Amino acid sequence: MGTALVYDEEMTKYKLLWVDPACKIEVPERLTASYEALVRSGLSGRCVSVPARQASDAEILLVHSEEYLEAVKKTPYMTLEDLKEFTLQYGDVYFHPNIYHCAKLAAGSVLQLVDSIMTGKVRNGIALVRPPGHHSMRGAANGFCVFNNVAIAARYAKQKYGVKRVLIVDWDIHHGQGVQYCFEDDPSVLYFSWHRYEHQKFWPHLRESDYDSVGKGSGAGFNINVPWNKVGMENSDYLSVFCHVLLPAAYEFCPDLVLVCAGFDSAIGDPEGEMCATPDIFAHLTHLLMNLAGGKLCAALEGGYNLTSLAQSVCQTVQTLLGDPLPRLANLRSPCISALESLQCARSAHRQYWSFLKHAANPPLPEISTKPIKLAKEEEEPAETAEEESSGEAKVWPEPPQRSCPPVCSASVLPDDVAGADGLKRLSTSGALQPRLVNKLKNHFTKAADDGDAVATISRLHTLMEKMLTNEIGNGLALVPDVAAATMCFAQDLASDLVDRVLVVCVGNATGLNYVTTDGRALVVHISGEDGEERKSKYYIPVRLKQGCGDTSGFLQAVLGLLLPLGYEYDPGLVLLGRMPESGVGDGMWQQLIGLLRGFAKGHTLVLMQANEEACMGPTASALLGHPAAPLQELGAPFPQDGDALERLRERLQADWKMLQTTGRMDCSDPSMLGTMLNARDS
Ligand code: Q6P
Ligand code: ZN
Repeated sequence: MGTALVYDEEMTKYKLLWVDPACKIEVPERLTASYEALVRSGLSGRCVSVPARQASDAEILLVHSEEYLEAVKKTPYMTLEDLKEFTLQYGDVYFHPNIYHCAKLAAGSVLQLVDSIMTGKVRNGIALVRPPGHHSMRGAANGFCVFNNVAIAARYAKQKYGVKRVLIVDWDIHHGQGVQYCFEDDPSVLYFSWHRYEHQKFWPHLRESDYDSVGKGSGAGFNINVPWNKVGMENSDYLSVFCHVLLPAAYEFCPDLVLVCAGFDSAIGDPEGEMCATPDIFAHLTHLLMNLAGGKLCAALEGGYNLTSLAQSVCQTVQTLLGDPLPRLANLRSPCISALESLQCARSAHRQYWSFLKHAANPPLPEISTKPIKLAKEEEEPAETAEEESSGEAKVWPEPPQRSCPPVCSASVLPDDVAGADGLKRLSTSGALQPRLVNKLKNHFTKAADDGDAVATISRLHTLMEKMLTNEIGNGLALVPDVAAATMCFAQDLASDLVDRVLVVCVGNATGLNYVTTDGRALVVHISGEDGEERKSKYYIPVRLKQGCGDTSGFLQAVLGLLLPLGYEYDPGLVLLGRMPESGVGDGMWQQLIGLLRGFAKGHTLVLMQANEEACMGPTASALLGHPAAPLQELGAPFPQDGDALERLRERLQADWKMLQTTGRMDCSDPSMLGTMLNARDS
């Protein structure tokens, strides 16, 4: 199942015809630069090309008023003077004789994408469109937007395909107030937006862009705003919000379709956003959404005004949609205090609506954020100094490195009497192992297998890991006689011989997982239903769920709120995932876990399972090959004791792991806040 790309050169055929400093950045080259980068990198050739079409009146009327549509319809016949005059009634937008035609194509392009995805022609896709959409309202153009492309697509999907729940993720750096207004009272559409806000000093200066606009009536809780009150936000700030707000809400919401308002003005170098997240962050943002809704993800271009940054970000997004391995995000810094304040405010405002927040600590909110500032008239649009104006574009950053697919996506190491799994290349030969290593490892395997088998398995696994690290093989699956012992001895001896940092994830109850590293060459996260070893090291993290791993919501909360941020901060070179016997994890959850772990170590994951768990090989292989995880059923609240324990654990670990922080306030009287004080980035 492929990735659709909708593009039509026609949408480059309108531009600003007069002088307007606010609008001069919205140029046709935004589209040509993005498309040409896709062509040059060979990515467009790997996509399914889907033609654009014009949206019909009826489709536009799903969101807009008849009066507004009729007014826009007249613009192709207006003189330059009439167009200028018409434009004046709206904010930060311009009209052109051909923009109505392009706006119909832009909205229709996203509908084409929805059709391709909903009919199963492709798995996901992106529409490169102009004009953008997320600011336009029922009866008004705004912020370069004429029709609200994504809002129309959400209504269309509900109407035509009976889609019950739509998630809209707006990662553009401006608030898509048009989308918010459209679905404010609608619980079937969850709208998430982060945006440059600066306590209402940034355009569009709306009170309702703040974190406390959570939706209205039965839509309360289904509008999530994360306002950025400072510029310069980085990869870690974006990832924190994904891990601690968006993803848990999204999984709890359980969408049937994900739409992305894909604006790339949130990337470094953009003159509007002035943020510092690098283009490869979009690979990860995309990846983190790709296992929702059975993989049905539809991205539509919104903003992005630095052509270099824009083109790189578009390529990162498309390459991820195509399923290529993710780039490692090295040298992640801690989230900054201002970002943590925004995160804390958003979590606090949504506490009553989402069960993943039920057990979260609720310290007093940072003073400033609770009191939006009433702006003095003359303060509204501070005149930019020459220095400020260039500050965004003066930034330099390295071009994202090449992301190449290994010749073999997935491989397996299996006992001779077990049939292989579909799509997995079976590894049956191996290089010679150092006798020293063999002896060190052999005793772990001899419990359930004779010596000859054990040595053969060990050497094949060693070869498999080596080939992963030279990128000849992407990931792998192995059945072993004693999975607990194997996981530990591989973490301890084999993997750490080959790579600097191994992330070891153990799922299910097991004795003997008392392996503690203090040197940080392995980070062990053990999710189980039993009381285990006490925590002795920063690098050994037991996560205990009283309900066990079969409790999907508790387990999911551990994965999203603990494992993901830990993994990003640790940045492993290899992931070892051990599935203990009778772990209780359901197939869907297991696939989600594997899917999410693909984001680390360029996708190099080795899954170890007990020899008698052949039944789980199919779902595992499918997830390793990058197929979308089976959607999870709607989740209830986690078992209260577990929800509580997870929150307390996360709080305790904050001192060692800065990506686990969710509060910005420094309360010196509370010793548990010490971690935040020592860890947070200042600006
Ligand atoms: C920005 C308007 C602000 C001037 C202040 C979907 C994409 C967008 C549009 C931004 C309009 N001018 N310096 O629209 O959100 O990027
Ligand atoms: Zn924008």
